[in-house]
Order: sequence, then C-alpha cells, then structure tokens
Amino acid sequence: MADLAAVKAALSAQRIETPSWGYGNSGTRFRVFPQQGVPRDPFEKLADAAAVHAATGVAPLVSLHIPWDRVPDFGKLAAHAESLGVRIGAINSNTFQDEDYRIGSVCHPDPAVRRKATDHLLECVDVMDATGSRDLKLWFADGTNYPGQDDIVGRQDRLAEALSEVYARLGEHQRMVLEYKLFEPAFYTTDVPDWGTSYAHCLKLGPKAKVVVDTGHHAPGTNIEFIVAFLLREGKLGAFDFNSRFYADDDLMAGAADPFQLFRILHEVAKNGGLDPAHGVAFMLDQCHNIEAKIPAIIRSVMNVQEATAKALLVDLDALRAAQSAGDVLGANAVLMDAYNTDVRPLLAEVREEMGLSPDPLAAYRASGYADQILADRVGGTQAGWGA
Ligand code: LRH
Ligand code: MN
Repeated sequence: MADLAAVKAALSAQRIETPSWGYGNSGTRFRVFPQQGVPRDPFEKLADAAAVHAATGVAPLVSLHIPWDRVPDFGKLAAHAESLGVRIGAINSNTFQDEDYRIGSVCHPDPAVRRKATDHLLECVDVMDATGSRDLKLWFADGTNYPGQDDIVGRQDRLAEALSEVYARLGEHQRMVLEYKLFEPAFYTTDVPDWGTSYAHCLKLGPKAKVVVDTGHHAPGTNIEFIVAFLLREGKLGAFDFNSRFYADDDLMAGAADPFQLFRILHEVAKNGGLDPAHGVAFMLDQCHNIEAKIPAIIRSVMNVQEATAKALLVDLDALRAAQSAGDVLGANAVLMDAYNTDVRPLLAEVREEMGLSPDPLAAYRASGYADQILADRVGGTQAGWGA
C-alpha cells in the first residue's frame, strides 16, 4: 500500500513551470483569436503566472522565451517576479522566426547565419546569468523539406559545433536541455527529430546537457513512457514540456487529450526517482490556448498534472513488483489500473487545504476577481503573442 503521508508530501512539494507564451495570444496558421485582458509585456505575463501559483501553490516558476520576453533589464524582471512570489525558470531560445533562418539556423549551410544563431544562444545564457535561471532550453526548427536539399550528416556536424560552443559557455550550475520534435515546420528531415538524436548529442556534450521530452513531439503511437524510463535510467532526462494532442503538435492542455498517457509517464517518473528534486527533472507546461481562457486553462493543466502524479504515487509498488516477478500479467496490470482508476481529487483537495489553499483552484481563481481586474486594467497597448 502507498504511504499516504509520503504521497501528500510529494504532492505539496511538486513544482510545475508555466510558459510565458501560454498567457499571450496564440493560434494556428489559419487565425490567432486575440483575447481581452491578455498581457502586453513580460511583467504582466509574470503577474498572470503568479495568479496561477496563488491558486495552485505548485507553479512558482515561469519559463521565458527570447525575444518574445526581451526587456532592457532582466535583473529588474527577475526582481519583479520575486515580488510576485514567482521565479524565472528556463530560458527558451528562438532561432525559428528570423528571416535569415528560412533553411536553418545552427544547421544552416551559411557560416554567417550559423554565427548569428549561435550568438543568440549565447545571449540567452547572458539572460540566464541575469535571471538566475538554471536551464537553457533549446528547440531548433531546423530541417529540410525535400530530399537532397542539404546534407544530413553535414547539418549534424554544424549542430554539434554550435552546441559545444554554447556548452562551453555554461556556468557551473547551468544546463542546456535539448528538445526534439518529429517534424514541423520542416517536413522532410528535422535535425533533432527524436529522443535518440537529442540523447546522442547530449551524451557527447557532457553532464550539463540533458533531453527535453515534449509530449506533443512524437509520431502517433510512440510509447513516450518508455523514452522517459530509458532517459531516467541514463540520468539524461532534463525536462518535460507537457501538453496533449489528438493528432500532431496540437499543444492542447496537458492531460486533456490522453490522461491515461500522462499517468503512465508520471508512473515511470515517480517509480524511477524523477520526482526527487535531486534528479533535476523540470516539469514544464508548453501549451497554447487558442480558443479558451488562458489562465483557467493553465490552472486546469496544472491540476491535470497533479492528478496524474497523485495516481502514479498511489501505485502499490510492492504489489506491482511481486506480480511482475511472478509473471502475473493481469495482476500487474490490475495494480496499475487500480491506481489510475482512483479518484484522487479528494486527496488533492486535502493537500491544498493543508498548504493553506482553497481545495478548488479554479473556484479560488474565480473568487479572486483577478480576471475582471486584468480586463479593466489592460486596455490599449499591444497584446503579447508569438509575433509569427
Ligand atoms: C516547439 C516548442 C518549443 C518552444 C515552442 C513554443 O514546437 O514545443 O518548446 O520553443 O514550442
Ligand atoms: Mn516544447
């Protein structure tokens, strides 16, 4: 039987990082539907993140994206975060929106473009120095659209060169976490398409380089929890970008499309020490709220991750191991399904109350009046978005 006190302690100690871009306008290539009350700058994005943390108690970190969140003084932004009770987390680079990056950035055939892209990554490390962030989060849109367009091995050489230059720049307590993605915006090759490619580059780079698993970046039918278990065993799982999808990189709310998959992932995380802060796994959301209210959507997503985590922590590991070693296929599966089929909402409500919070974060947010306040305050100016 799971130790309930230990389960509750782990749940109140959970830390989920929310994405600054999740608070801004976003959409698809067909339309971006702006919403009233959306932040106009990184300071207002931090305020929205603080509202999520106030309601949930487990979301004190906000990841930034450069240049979307570029400000003249990142120290001042970090101090503003502190004053709101949150902290700046991972710094995301962006080498996918500049005109020069049409056929690549760090993998581009032109050394001048590669230099520009690498300098941007180095600038992001400067930002980390100013914000006190641990992680440089790297995702490259780099790839090709047609066979023969460029040399696959040549592009890997260029990627490795840029990564090793940036790796050498990292401070003692800093890391780089390398995200992979099967396709889009490139549709023939993607230079970091899968966990194996990211893992291989991270192995070569060294202990400060780890893999990011974005749950929306796999081919349909991929067993993501296998990848998670493998990377945890190797000590190379750096971070998650949680979201969910029905088809491709839909970036829907975590746990919305496939709560059972999120549970299976968190089960591998929980049983392999991934929840232990010493393991250094960052749990981030990477989502876009194209049609739904953004702050409630992020609160709901944090709750979905909490529920999947609670169910994973309730797995009776002794019974599971006993059934597994006995080759009791149905017995072992039943142990996991018992945990998954457990309604953990009363347990989480209790944990929140013991943390001095409302048992229902969404009701707490509604009661805070924050939504009406930002509607009234945020008139005029330019709403934040991807600027794509
Ligand atoms: C790429 C990605 C990456 C971010 C972007 C916002 O699809 O998952 O993590 O840079 O979304
Ligand atoms: Mn991502």
